[in-house]
Amino acid sequence: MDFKLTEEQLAVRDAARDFAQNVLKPGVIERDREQRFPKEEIKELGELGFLGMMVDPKYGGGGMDAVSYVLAMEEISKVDASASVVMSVNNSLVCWGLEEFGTEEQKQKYLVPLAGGEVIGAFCLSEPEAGSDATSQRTTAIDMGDYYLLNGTKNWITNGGSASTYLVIAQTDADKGHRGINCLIVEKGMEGFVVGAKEDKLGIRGSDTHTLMFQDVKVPKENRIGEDGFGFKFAMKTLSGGRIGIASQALGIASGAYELALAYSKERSAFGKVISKHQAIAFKLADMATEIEAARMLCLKAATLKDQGKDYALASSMAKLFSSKVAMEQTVEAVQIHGGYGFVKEYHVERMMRDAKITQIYEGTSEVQKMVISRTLLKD
Ligand code: COS
Repeated sequence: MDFKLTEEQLAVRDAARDFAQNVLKPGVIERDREQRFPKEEIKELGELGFLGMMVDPKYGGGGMDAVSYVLAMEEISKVDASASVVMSVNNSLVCWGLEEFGTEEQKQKYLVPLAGGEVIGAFCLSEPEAGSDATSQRTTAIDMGDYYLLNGTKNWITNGGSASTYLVIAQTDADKGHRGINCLIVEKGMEGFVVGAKEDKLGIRGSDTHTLMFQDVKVPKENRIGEDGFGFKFAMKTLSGGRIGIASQALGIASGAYELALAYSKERSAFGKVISKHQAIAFKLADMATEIEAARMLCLKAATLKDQGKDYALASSMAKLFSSKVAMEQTVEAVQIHGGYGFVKEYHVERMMRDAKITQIYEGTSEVQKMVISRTLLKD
């Protein structure tokens, strides 16, 4: 493994860090409190090229590698996980899927504005009764000749209200099981497509999570991605890359909380010395730094395999499983190190602790990651 980052990768990381510190940080507490989507900030993030980082420049993207994406995701997530989930979904679930499997017409029409950050996208798989068990889609896309008739409900959709382009997974032929599922590109404003209530969430409260309803929406045949029945594999392949994004988000939440805890421990005194000089705190910091570095290595390994064109499904599940565990555990420790200050909103770490939890749930729960990992290990 080559641990040396290139100058380009370091420049991307520094640009993301500057943006996070200067643009995202000032309003992050208010946005969390008010559940306000970072609309202007996301627009700027798009203008800087962070919403289509890995897309080929001929489709308006940044043409960067997945390692750069991990570095940028960590920096943005250190400060604002509500903004970084928008970035992760747009880059890895929407742009990647369209670029990899879309037709040239679909790329020109949908990918170009998404990659340039003019609009944002959403990935719609979860349903009231199908999250982990993704083959059990109740949403139907009935083949009507030159269009599909789409009916059903999708739940907990990130960017649900703010997106313009939605990739919707639906069942066309239930008898065929996962081979009867399709992915359709749905535009906001299509007749019968209704954006439902916004969720009131524990964490990532600045992000825009909605229920979506489809009532006899006519989706043109040319909006299907891939061959008939490719939708489930499309979702699985896309989620493998998405998990690198969420693993990096978890890494950023953990490292952001660690940096705050480290700084605080050098300022705060108790029993005649700064608390970092007490072994109880110093050992917590040692554990945090070690686990965060291990999470970073797993994220970079998954990204490196992706950049090399190798299979990264196992590595991305491992990265997500471990990084999200580290994020949850180490944000709790960051609150503990801050004591009473950690429990109040102006010190950021309580928000990070709340934000961390979702990384163990979305884009495949930790239990789903263990299914993916163990099945790979036990495969004959
Ligand atoms: N890449 C490509 N193909 C994949 C794949 C991947 N990462 N994972 C599975 N597949 C393929 C399998 O090879 C199989 O194809 P064949 O029948 O042609 O061999 C097909 O997809 C079905 O796979 P499998 O039998 O493993 O499906 P299961 O129903 O057992 O489900 C899990 C497997 C649980 C791993 C899957 O449903 C999953 O990832 N669920 C979580 C979904 C999720 O992340 N939800 C959150 C919503 S998005 S916020």
